[in-house]
Amino acid sequence: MEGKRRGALIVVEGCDRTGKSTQAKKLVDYLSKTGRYSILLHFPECSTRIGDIIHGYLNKYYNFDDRAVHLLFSANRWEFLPLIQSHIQKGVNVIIDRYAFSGVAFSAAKKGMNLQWCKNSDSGLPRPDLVLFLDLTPAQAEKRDGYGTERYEVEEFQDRVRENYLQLVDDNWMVIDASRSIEEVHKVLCAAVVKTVDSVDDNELETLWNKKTKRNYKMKIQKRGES
Ligand code: T5A
Repeated sequence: MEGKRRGALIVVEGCDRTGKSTQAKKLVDYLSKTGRYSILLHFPECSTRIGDIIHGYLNKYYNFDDRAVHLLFSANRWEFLPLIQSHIQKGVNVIIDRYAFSGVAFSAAKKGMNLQWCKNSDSGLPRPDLVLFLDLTPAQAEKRDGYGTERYEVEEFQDRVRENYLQLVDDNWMVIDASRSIEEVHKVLCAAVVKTVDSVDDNELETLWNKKTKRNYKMKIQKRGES
């Protein structure tokens, strides 16, 4: 791929019903229409054998130990790593609707689980160039269509998930007020994504969860507070 830039890795995250799938689809359409070739992935990806088990768990057909379920969600991402890498190398942008941050935020909201343990199984996956966190209170999300049918769609649980997400915010994150209209949110996301896609360099993607990256972010925050 000499002379050709790699693709960008962009993740859309948020609690349930915050509009992630709606926005991720619109983003891929927009990027493709403007000549920035892009593909859309969604986790959990239920087309595989692992994904099929996850689907059964979410729809309450099966029950597993919380740690086993966490590892299944994580394995589902690892099985798509070759596909993600090959697109990025070919210069195709990869937009992902939910990623490792969902894995950590949801699993760590369960009793007896913690953020650090939950991060371990996704550590080493590619770190996105940009994470778009669609932020909406669970009380607002509850009013949207289709809420309440899946295992985790309970307001108290979603409150803990949101708190966990906010602990994962890093310097590659953008927190977006998702209470606005679909078109208003889309406009904000497009501006951020185009900037990222058009400025991606030839550096390899970093990996999650790399201690050096987190330390740099803490230093940046400290500097801002000092000035
Ligand atoms: N999970 C997932 C884990 O526990 N661990 C993991 O590792 C992973 C990857 C399923 C569950 O699995 C958990 C998290 C989830 O609980 P899912 O398949 O992504 O994950 O869940 P879905 O049910 O498909 O999606 P969500 O509930 O998260 O919904 P979205 O994608 O956020 O919302 P969307 O776009 O489908 O919109 C929902 C409704 O709101 C409307 C839409 O039209 C739609 O009706 N809407 C808006 N309405 C008003 N204003 C706006 N701005 C709107 N945007 C969308």
